[in-house]
Amino acid sequence: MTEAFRIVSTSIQPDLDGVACAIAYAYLLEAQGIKALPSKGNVLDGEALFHLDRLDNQQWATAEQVEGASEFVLVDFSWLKKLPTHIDRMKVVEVIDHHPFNQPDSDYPNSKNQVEHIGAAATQIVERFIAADIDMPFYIAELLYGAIYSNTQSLKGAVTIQRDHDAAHHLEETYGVTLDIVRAQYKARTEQLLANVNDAVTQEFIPASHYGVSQLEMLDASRIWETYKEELKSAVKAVFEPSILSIVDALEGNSIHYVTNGALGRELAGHFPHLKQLEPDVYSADSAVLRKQIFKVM
Ligand SMILES: [Mn+2]
Repeated sequence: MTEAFRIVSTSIQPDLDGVACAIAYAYLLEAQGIKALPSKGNVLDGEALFHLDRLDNQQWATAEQVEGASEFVLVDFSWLKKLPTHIDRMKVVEVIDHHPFNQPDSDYPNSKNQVEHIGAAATQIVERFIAADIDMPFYIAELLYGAIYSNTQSLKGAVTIQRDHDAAHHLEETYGVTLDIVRAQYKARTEQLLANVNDAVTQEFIPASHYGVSQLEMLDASRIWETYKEELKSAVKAVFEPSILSIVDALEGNSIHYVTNGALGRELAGHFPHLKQLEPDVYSADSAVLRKQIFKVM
């Protein structure tokens, strides 16, 4: 008989928020006397991979431990479509998530659910540590801090609420985490995207009615644009025309938008009057114009 663990699971394809929450919450449960191990889906996200590479001795649930588990916690997701196939939804005992458009109460009838409008699930986990009055090791503080920044466009995105700011401040004040870790993770993601510009532009492309938008969040957006503009222009043209390519600065929160034709550019500028026209087909904004904002109005 193998020892029973409560498995804290990410979705089938987690970002940094999911990975950070799984590691951190399993640690918190253990600290509270509940045997727990994290389990992760297929990690492709550059920031999550960057953090995972830095972890020396992180323990993950083995396939046997997951198979033998009778209790599962889901972090940073609750959509049934993103549930790993080896998890029986009836065995889910807790959900901590910030995607409130799902139906966790009917999908996981035996679960205690905390699903809220908040910038990052990592914020919810930080609050659990504070409520339990349990300290976390520095590497977990860095993971959660990085996840909060990553999920909130550096605390500048529209999803951000005061609780996200408070959680980030708490990690700075209590554990001495700094923006250095955020810069490093954004740098890793930027390098991953630039390693194959065509793939990045294609993967981040979402079609809308008569156009589409590819959005890349990167460090040093202006410099990246100046350096790679010819490659980026032809990459987005190859996906669909007319299109918008948005390069959002992950840390500064400004953005650059390339449009493949003039009419689409005028439409965009008409909806977002704070856009500055840099060139006939290039606009910029001091506060990022995000794809989801564009889709709301065009
Ligand atoms: Mn998240």
